[in-house]
Amino acid sequence: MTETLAPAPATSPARLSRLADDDLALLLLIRHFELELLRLYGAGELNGTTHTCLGQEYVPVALRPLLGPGDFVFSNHRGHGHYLARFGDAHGLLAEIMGREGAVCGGVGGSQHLHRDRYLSTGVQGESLPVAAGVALHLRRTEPGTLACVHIGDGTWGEGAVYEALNLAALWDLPLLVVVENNGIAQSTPTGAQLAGTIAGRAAAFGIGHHLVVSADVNEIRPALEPLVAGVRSGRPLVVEFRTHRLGPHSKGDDTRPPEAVRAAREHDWYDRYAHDHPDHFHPLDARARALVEGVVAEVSARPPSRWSPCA
Ligand SMILES: Cc1ncc(C[n+]2csc(CCOP(=O)(O)OP(=O)(O)O)c2C)c(N)n1
Ligand SMILES: [Mg+2]
Repeated sequence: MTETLAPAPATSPARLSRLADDDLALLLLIRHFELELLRLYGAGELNGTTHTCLGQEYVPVALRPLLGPGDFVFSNHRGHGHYLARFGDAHGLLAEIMGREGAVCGGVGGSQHLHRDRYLSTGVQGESLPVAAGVALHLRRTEPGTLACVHIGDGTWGEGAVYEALNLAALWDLPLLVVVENNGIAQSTPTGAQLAGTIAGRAAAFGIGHHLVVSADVNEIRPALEPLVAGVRSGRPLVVEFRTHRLGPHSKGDDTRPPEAVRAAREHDWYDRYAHDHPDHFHPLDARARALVEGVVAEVSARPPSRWSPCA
């Protein structure tokens, strides 16, 4: 576990290790799902809004086998990867976003508001953390050994509710895992312009452990997290901060970053790096994921509109 107030070391992307087929397949499914969504929006096929997790796909992929069906996952506005890593259900998610039959929430939740079993997402910054803390308390009392995992961004540390939840998590030894996807920006505001001190320092103020992840290599991240997640299960709340990179716009076509910042994000992108480091593994699985997502789009687009009833 790393508890440090020092900034993360500047990283130049290292060679990625060879992934298991199922991890690479999931990374690629999420990547092509998100790219297809942007294409569909651009073509006027979708309503509402969406925020893609392009560049950040490895976060839920690394966590996937560390979380069990008894654990709760609380996701945020950038949550498609979280959902796909949990359920692998690209059809249901796309149907939800397109408002077609078979939608996860009858098409009324859309991209940001999903509920399925022990998975809940919200587009309201900071809303999920107090709820996750409450669920963690319930789990500690009724199903010891399970946990609540909540994904938030760096910008969400501007919400006071985050600190109320951390306070109670520390006081009550809650099995709460806070996963911070620090992509260095909140919509259009660079983290350095809105967050004083560090996330590590803020966790330390509550006596909560903090672990920093600077790698995008699932094979490195996962074993480092495994014992820490076990600690959360026995009542040691933890903040895991991923230093990550938002590859795409905040939402759709609203990228305010200077070109060099976008270029820097691209340099860290696991997708190009893995294609370079392991072309024999990458290309066949990439082609398969593209075809799979194209099939999902064709099939879901042809479905009739979803119908939702409050009594269903
Ligand atoms: C309470 C609240 N305020 C403002 C917004 C509008 N909003 C949506 S995403 C976002 C930025 C979030 O930044 P961050 O937490 O860093 O997540 P990222 O988008 O970078 O993944 C904002 C301000 C919101 N959804 N909820
Ligand atoms: Mg951010």
